[in-house]
Amino acid sequence: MKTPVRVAVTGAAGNIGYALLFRIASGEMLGKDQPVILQLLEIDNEKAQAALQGVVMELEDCAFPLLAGVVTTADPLVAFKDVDVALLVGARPRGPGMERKDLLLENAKIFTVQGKALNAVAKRDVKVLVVGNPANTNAYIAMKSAPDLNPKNFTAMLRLDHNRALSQLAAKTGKTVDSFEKFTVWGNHSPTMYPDYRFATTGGAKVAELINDQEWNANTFIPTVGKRGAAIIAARGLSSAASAANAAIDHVHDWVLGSNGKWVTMGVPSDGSYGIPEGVVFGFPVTTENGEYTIIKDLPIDDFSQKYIDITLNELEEERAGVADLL
Ligand code: NAX
Repeated sequence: MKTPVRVAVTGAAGNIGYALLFRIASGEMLGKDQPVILQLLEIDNEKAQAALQGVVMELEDCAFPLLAGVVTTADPLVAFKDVDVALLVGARPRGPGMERKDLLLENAKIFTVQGKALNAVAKRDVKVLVVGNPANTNAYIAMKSAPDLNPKNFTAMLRLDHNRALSQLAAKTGKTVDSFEKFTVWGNHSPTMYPDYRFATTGGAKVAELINDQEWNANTFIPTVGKRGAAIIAARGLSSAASAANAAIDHVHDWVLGSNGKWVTMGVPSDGSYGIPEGVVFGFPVTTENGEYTIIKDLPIDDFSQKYIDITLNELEEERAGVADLL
């Protein structure tokens, strides 16, 4: 039997948490032979902690063979103690009348505290995935607040955007979602992201040649992927939860166990590739192997793509400027 891996999940009593924990505990994230200990963080509030206990009761009632323990707490220093993987899902949602700037600052406080706690008590090679919005900037803040940890270990979730786009491409071309290779989403996890199928192939054929419709790309595909989150809120009255949890599972699964040469999208601190300033947490195409990701380099960026990349980068730079005083 393998040694259990410690996985922290914040916002564990929330919607995404409810769609996520059972799949982690059943082995879908780290493998069907990998026991896990869940370390669950919720806010210090009676209702949230009670809800968390309810989730734990359900976890117990699943009798998952791989679930080697559960810790619940309101203290990040307890939640992140010795963790190998940290899924930072909990964040402050935008309240009525709240400006974007206020939202950024409220979340900056949370992710500063959590970054410091990870720095203090997590495993030195902890893999951190930030899901809570604004995910890229929250990941940047946590990374900056954890100077003793490798910045490369802080990532943001763009996999939901990646998966949403694959599903749109599958519908357009009649091919299966798993047949696509070399697809990526650049930039911020926000409607400014740029889903890019210029390099994508399906069964050896070039997707751009199969579709061959730049008007569809600019006016249907890109906006549909960018506004998918809003479309789900409009339809469900709640934001994406099951698909977000699924994307988090995919992101960590591939990071830890490898993507087998396939490109996946991860929000990672830039190494300066593609003119993205170093440190900005940006969606890039990566492959993963042996627990490490590698940014795909030297792809040609045409004028159309550069325009979209500039827009999403500008938004990230504005967010970064908005929290600069705190770091
Ligand atoms: P919920 O409001 O259902 O749950 C969030 C939970 O986090 C709550 O239980 C709350 O008590 C807890 N929480 C808040 N602050 C916390 C803190 N400081 N420490 C620990 N727990 C804390 O939201 P849910 O639908 O689960 O969404 C969670 C986050 O994911 C939101 O920020 C949301 O915007 C973001 N999303 C990110 C996506 C992505 O692709 N990156 C897609 C889905 C989702 O919109």
